[in-house]
Formats: sequence, structure tokens, C-alpha cells
Amino acid sequence: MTKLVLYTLHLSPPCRAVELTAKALGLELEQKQVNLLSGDHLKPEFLKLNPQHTIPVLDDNGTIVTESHAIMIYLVTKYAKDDALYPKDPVKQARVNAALHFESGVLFARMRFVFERIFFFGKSDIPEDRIEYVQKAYRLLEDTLTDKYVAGPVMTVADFSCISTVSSIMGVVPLGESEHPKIYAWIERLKQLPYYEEANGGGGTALGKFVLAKKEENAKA
Ligand SMILES: N[C@@H](CCC(=O)N[C@@H](CS)C(=O)NCC(=O)O)C(=O)O
Repeated sequence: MTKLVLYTLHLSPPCRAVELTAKALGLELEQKQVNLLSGDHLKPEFLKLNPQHTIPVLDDNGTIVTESHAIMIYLVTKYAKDDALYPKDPVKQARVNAALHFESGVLFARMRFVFERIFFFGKSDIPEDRIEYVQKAYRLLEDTLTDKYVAGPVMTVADFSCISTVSSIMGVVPLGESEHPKIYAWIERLKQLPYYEEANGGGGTALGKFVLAKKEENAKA
């Protein structure tokens, strides 16, 4: 019997991307909560699992897999009935990989540049250049969405990755609907998934609200 344990925190976008993947595959995850604010990720027992002290981390019967993109690909490769979510075809796979790297190197990186300023540096402002940097990422995503999904006509793990971040940052850096119709249509498409709300919807909105509340708190301090 497979026992999959996920070290996670629902507020964290990459953790939600893995949750979406597990739901899509019908896999059950035993969740172990890692509270980043109280420093659980810096404790020796967690550092043994992931010396880079990031979540999510997957423990599959003793096999440790770190990093959300690697975990999603691992789960699909090992457990999926077909390769739809991460195609074996090299051309299709290259497009999915490109979208995954876009999430990691552009969307998530630019979100982090805003959020960590509030969380870890106690600031109460978001400089204009950081906002613009996120808005430029929105534009890149809008232009990338030439099909129904980020890597083509079929939904893949890259959609789970990108939506987990976009749904978190858009509550803090506004995403104009008239300028980004393709992003809004894509979000609506993903919202139709029966497991979307549980795996990502609430968490994305909650992270945005959490950041704004912390920003207010920092302003009063
Ligand atoms: N590229 C990584 C990013 C993971 C990441 O940065 N996770 C954040 C939470 S959203 C974290 O664990 N931060 C704690 C730290 O960096 O020490 C992934 O997709 O897994």
C-alpha cells in the first residue's frame, strides 16, 4: 500500500500545485504541516529531508522528493494511468517544461520579491518597480496563452503550477481583466475542476489576504 506524505502548508503556492496534481491523479496525501512562520522548516529534522529548507517535500515510502515541479513530475510519471498531465512526447514535454520553468523563474520569483519584502523584511510598501515586474509577468502569461492551457490544448502540471502562483499574487498586485482576457478565461476553466476549490481556490485567496493584513500590521509597527 502506497503511503505518500507531503510536508506542506496550504498557504504555499507550490504546495497547492502538488495538491492539485495529487487530486487530479486520485492520490491521497497524508499532510504534515510545516509552519514557516514558526520556523519548522529550519529545524534539524526538516533540514535532513531538504537542506534547502523549502516546502513542499514528498516522502513516498522513504523516497524523498523535493521541489514542487520535481514532485509533480514524479507523481505523474510513477502513478498516472496516462501521460496527459506530463507528456512523454519530447515536443509536448518541452512545452510543459518551458511553462514550469516560467512559473519557477518568472511568476514565483516575482511574487516572492513582493511577498518576502512584507513577510521577512517587515516593510509596509511595495515599490513601483516590483509591482511593474509582476505586471510584466502577467503580460508574458497572457501572451503565452495561445491555447486553452499554458502548454497547449491539454491541461498539464504546468497549469497547476502557474495557477497556484497567479491566484496568490493577483489579490495583492491587481490583474486587470480587460487587459488579460486569456488569463481570466484560463482561470475560469481551471475553476471548473471539481477539486479546484479545495486544492487551490481558498488557499490562493487566503495567501493574498494574509500578505495584505501583514502589510497593514507592518505599517502600524
Ligand atoms: N521552486 C520551489 C520553491 C519552494 C519555496 O520557495 N517554498 C517556500 C514556501 S512558498 C518556502 O518553503 N520558503 C522557505 C524558505 O525558503 O526558507 C518549489 O516549487 O518547490
